[in-house]
Amino acid sequence: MNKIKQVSIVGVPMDLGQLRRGVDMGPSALRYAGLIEEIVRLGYQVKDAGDLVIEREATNPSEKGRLVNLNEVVSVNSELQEKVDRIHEDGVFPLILGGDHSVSIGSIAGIAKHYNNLGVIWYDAHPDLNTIETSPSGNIHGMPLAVNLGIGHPSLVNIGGYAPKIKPENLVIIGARSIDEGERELILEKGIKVYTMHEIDRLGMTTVMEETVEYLAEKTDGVHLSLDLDGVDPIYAPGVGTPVMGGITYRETHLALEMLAEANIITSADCVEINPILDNKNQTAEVATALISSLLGKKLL
Ligand code: B3U
Ligand code: MN
Ligand code: MN
Repeated sequence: MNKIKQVSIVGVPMDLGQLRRGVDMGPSALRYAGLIEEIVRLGYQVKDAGDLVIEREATNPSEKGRLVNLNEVVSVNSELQEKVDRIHEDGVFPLILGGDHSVSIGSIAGIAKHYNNLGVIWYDAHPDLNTIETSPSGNIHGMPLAVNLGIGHPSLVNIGGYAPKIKPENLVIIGARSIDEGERELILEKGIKVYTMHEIDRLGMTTVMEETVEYLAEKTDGVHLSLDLDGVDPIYAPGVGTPVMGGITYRETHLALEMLAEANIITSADCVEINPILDNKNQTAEVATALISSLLGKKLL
């Protein structure tokens, strides 16, 4: 893991990027599943920086127009950006625990400034490439990747005081199977590399990851992994707000993350969209904990 043997954990108990309550409990569920102890067992020096405090208004968010909870999402991500920036400056591996996927706006904003060419692996059933114009929901958790590419509302795009955070050619999306029309157009227009479930079925995860590592290793100077648990099939990860059938298996995901650990290219990560209210006895947080262990170098033997 890039010789960094220190990990700092930041929890973001944020559910404002969408309308279902419960995903704000993700950081607790992961801690309850033993994530911190597991990372310590792997030999890392771990600092748990605790959770950001999320302020919420008492009004119905759906009444606030097309971008749900825009001001709150901007303010949480601005704070997260600063926090992650400082962790990175200290030479420590940042691991951000969501929260809904809008937290990747702040985590990537805090990280990307440290790289000329940050690579991003977006492991997700959804490409999260919507904008206010294309979004079917107005939910910002369906937009973070577009925002990171510099496309979207200026107050989101300019978090951290610079834009864009990443270049389309430094991005790989893995596991997509629910793609909105506007997202499809953006993928084709920008030539973004996407391994949909179709390619994963055809090529197998080994080839997908070999290609991904080769694609990113030659042109990036750091790689952020954004792990949305709905990328994993809901049989294994049922505790997510928008489950989509026909996903990546538990073992395929382990393999993917084990191969990333072996390739030694990941420099930061976030783990998002776990909703314990919709879960089966914290199964999804336990799955995520096991997966993050693989990412951080745990081997079976
Ligand atoms: N693409 C849809 C649904 C969605 C995106 N991300 C999640 N769900 N988790 C949207 O609302 O943008
Ligand atoms: Mn997502
Ligand atoms: Mn998703």
